[in-house]
Amino acid sequence: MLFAFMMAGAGAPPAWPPPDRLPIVAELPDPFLKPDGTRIRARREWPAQRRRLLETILHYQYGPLPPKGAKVTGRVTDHREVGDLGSVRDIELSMGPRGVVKVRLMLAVPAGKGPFPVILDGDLGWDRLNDAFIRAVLGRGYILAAFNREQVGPDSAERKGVYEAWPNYDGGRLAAWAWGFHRTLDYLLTLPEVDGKRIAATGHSRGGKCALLAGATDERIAVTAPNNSGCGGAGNYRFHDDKCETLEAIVRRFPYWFHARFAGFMNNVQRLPFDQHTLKACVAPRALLTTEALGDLWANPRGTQQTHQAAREVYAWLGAPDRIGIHFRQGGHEHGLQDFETLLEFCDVQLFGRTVSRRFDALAFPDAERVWNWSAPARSPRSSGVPTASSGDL
Ligand code: GTR
Repeated sequence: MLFAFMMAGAGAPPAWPPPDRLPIVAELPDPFLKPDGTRIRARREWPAQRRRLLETILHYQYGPLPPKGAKVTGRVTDHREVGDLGSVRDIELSMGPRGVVKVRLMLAVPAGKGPFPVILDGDLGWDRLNDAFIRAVLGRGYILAAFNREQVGPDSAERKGVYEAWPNYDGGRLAAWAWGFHRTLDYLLTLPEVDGKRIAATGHSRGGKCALLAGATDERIAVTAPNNSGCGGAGNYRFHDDKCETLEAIVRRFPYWFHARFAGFMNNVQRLPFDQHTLKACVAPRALLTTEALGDLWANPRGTQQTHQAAREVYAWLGAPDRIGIHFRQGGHEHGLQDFETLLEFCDVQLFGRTVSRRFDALAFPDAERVWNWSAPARSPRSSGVPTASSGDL
């Protein structure tokens, strides 16, 4: 009874026992289980279930996202043309209380008449999104909006950015960076060039972990696409081989990426009341693409396929089995042009209904074990269509 610990009086907030008081769940936990120990049966129950799952994941793993803060504004600081493909603006965003959190945004917009779909990426600080990437995205008619998440919160224990703006804020960096996606999106949605119904969020590795969290917690994001995100992202904590990053390894090296509470699951992983298939399921029924590299063993490609397959049970139950995709390429840990090409094709399919030759359902490990012992519930007779957006960001 995964959720039985949360039972509380009507209307009372859920009680959260410490990690060592949670029940042991050896396999991937059941995402359909409710706090009272029964399972949801109708699709219309999914929005409330999703919210409960997210609250649990935030409480034990990432911590809360910061408050919304003041209206996000942008000041253009530079502008250049990219041949006849479009143009690039450098923008300084002001977010947080009184706009004190300053974040750089690079906005590449195709030539011609919009509005255009957007690829939103938080990894600008890594300086890898050069003209080749800009051209690849513009050439296919998409905006590339890349912000520097390390200005939202530094990639260290230092308390700058949102941590300085809200001194009592106790979420980890992944939660702060997910908030950065949401606030950058607030700004993008004020621009006439932006097609607000066609936003894809992506990022690499630690940037993929927070892109997944951002997509799971904000229904304005139509496509969520973590790349090589592994442990704390699209990989799973319970099942991995010796070459993969574990919960213990990641918390030891990067405790500040998570809420302090998460350390309570070190050498105690089976007490996690969720695993990362649960976070993936929280994106449903919106589109989700996981891009993986077969040589990136640290990021647990096999365990990532397992989270994909388990989350796909939720997608299928919601009537959207083709909205969740996975793609494996040869090679190692990187977010290269070919990963962007894969994402752009997935977006073409999901956002425009186009036909492409690439497949998003090919499994690299067809013999991977089924590491969960539940299946989707039989739907109650009154159950109807796929639920629509309900709750915005958390
Ligand atoms: C590694 C870390 C991974 C991944 C990677 C990266 O050192 O163990 O979880 O986040 O860094 O972000 O490139």
